[in-house]
Amino acid sequence: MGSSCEKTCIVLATYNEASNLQTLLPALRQILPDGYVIVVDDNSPDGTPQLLEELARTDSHIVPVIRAGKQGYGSAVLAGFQRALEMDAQCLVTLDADFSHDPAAIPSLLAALAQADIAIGSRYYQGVRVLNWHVSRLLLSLFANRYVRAILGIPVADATSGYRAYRRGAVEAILTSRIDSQGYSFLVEILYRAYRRGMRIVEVPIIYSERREGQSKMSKGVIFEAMIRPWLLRFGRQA
Ligand SMILES: Nc1nc2c(ncn2[C@@H]2O[C@H](COP(=O)(O)OP(=O)(O)OP(=O)(O)O)[C@@H](O)[C@H]2O)c(=O)[nH]1
Ligand SMILES: [Mg+2]
Repeated sequence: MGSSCEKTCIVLATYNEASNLQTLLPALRQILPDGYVIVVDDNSPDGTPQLLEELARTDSHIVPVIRAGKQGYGSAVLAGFQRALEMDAQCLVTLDADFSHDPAAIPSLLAALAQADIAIGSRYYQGVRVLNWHVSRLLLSLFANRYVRAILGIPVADATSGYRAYRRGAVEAILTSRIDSQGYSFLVEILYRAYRRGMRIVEVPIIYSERREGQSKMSKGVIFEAMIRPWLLRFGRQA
């Protein structure tokens, strides 16, 4: 595979993704048979916790982390990071559980860690590769990335992609500071903190697709935070 990861943990944040997980988990297990899949679920009412407990009984590489209630994407990813570090992961991968991120790209993201601390599965590096998105959603995402780049200067085309691979050291560096953001801003904040700490960041082109099943969690609050947060990061704590 070209990566130097002795142990890889894939971190999935899930809320009401049971129908996607039924097919995603087998796909992930097949792509990375030695890897572990940590699924942080916020007690989804669609039966995800029960599904995970059942799968974990027969597959020790599926690691459910069930939390009491919905606490947001960012805090779920952080909980997954903590668990992965406790499990001695050398490399960590995050992706959405709704098939927007094709698991087939995981090996190339991990391979990119040979020369980087963070590899971003990038929709906008060397072109735009987004399938089945309404044009307004695409424009919002492209604008958000321009906005973030202008304010924070992180030298990447896609700072809001949730499809990423991290070396352990990058996650440890990220976890040393308090992370305030939720939503897309969370992804920007952790990337910015890693960038400020001198972590090497590369982009690997991916094709992004609209979610397969279930519902979006995009909201006005998420967009509002995305407008404000880059300014708070730029002029706030530099830790
Ligand atoms: N544990 C947990 N997971 C969450 C929460 N909110 C979102 N997620 C998961 O985080 C991932 C990304 O969320 P999405 O709803 O797909 O967000 P999005 O990609 O911006 O929106 P879509 O256009 O619907 O795909 C998915 O796997 C969600 O199930 C939450 O509060 N808790
Ligand atoms: Mg999604």
